[in-house]
Amino acid sequence: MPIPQSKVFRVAGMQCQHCKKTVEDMVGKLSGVESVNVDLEAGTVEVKYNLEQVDTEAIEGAIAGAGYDVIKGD
Ligand SMILES: [Cu+2]
Repeated sequence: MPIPQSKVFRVAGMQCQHCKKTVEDMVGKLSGVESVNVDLEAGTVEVKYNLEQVDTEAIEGAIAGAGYDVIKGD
C-alpha cells in the first residue's frame, strides 16, 4: 500500500507563471510525486507524494535544481 503524504515547502524566488511551471514540472518528474501545487503569492509549494518512493530531500533537491531556494526551519 502506498503511504500518501503531503508537505508544504516554503520556497524563495518564484515570481511568475514561468517559475511556477518550472517548479511544478521539475518536482512532478520525480517518481512517487502525485501532485505539485505552487502558490506564488504565498511562496509555497505543496507536494503530495508517496513516502515509499520519494522523500523530502529528493523534493527539495528538485526545487533547488530548478534554481530556487527552499527555506528551512519551521
Ligand atoms: Cu518566473
